[in-house]
Amino acid sequence: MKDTKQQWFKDAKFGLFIHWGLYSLLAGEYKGEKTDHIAEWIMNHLDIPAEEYEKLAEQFDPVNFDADALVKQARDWGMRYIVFTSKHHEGFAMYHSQCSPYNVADATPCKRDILKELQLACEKYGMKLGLYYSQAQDWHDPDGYVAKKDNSQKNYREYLDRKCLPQLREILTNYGEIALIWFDTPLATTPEESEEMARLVKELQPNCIISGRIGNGLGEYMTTGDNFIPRHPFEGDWEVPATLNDTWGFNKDDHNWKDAYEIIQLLVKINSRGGNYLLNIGPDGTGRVPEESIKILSQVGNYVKTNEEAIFATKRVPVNPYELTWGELTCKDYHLYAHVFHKVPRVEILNIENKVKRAYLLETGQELEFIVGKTCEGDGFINVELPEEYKEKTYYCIGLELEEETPVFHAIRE
Ligand code: JFZ
Repeated sequence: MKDTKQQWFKDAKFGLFIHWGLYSLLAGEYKGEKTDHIAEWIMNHLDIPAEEYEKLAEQFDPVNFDADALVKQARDWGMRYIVFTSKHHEGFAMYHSQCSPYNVADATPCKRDILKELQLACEKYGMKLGLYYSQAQDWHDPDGYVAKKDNSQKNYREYLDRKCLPQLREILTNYGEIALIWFDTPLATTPEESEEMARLVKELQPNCIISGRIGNGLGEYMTTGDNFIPRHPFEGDWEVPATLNDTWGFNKDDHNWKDAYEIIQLLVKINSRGGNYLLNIGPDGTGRVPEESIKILSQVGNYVKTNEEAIFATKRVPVNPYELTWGELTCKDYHLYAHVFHKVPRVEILNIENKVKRAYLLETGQELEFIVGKTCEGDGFINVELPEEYKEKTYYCIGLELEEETPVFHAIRE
């Protein structure tokens, strides 16, 4: 079972993924050709030569990037950690790297150290800072891997020694506490190479969590596939990386935005199964966050803020073989929380054996009438009566103070 041994990760439940790089300037299109894949892969999918692609750095001028405002906003959206692309597969470092001039401070007219700005804002607002680092794919370095291409002539050891390990050392040395390294696509990384990276991380920052995609089973928590929602609770620590539309990097033509209600349901569903939701924004080439992302996340943040006791530090809800038709459950410390997403005349929780001390609305604190009983087959149930106006409402949460520390459900009756 995967265990990060970091209580902040277990309690955080909700994080902000930020995919921002030179690809953001292209916004899904290059010389009139549009990519039909995730926009941060445009260099690879449109086969743009490195010597051509790197010229984009001369246009990179993040006039609309305000780290302080963004981190404050992320807190308001209910997020408790950020994972920022310090170097994605394109090979461009979004920080002032001393071991590769292909970076945002040396290769662009702005001369800004974006990661330093983000670090200071995270420290100011008490936001944990994690860094995405593509440890195997590097489409700019001659010895970095390229997925789906012939890598037989690459000298990956050379790449590790020349760029990957020195850059891991500098991002874990020069930017304060790094709470998490989000490795990605290990490809042909050997177990020894994964171990070497893991040792370096722990040598420099022992409490820095290593993500599941370091490769060779060395991750300290399980990273699901992109946008994959486990049907059942997973043991241990795990996280779902997810998009708000269909791309990580900014794509001006991707308007397939999920709505806030869908996101709220996904957040609660993932938390109820014991996981964290790492939800992405893709700022454009100027550092501006798409208006649609802000609108969605602000609505999600309102729900999280109103019902934060039912989200942060919650635990995995034990398996109940019976579906809930009206919403999802979360739980912690002698409490069960019913997140109601569909109109119901009353909230009914079936197949449950707990005794209830108190029922209340999280948004107002109003106490609610409830009944605890057994069906004629002997299955336990809890019914919570609703104030009239709530019978027409959705997206609210009811707290149940239990006599037992955790919920107790029955297996399916024979
Ligand atoms: C990777 C990247 O290639 C992509 O650009 C983005 O950064 C995403 C978060 O991570 O894409 C993956 C990697 C692994 C899986 C899916 C997408 N996987 O194992 O299912």
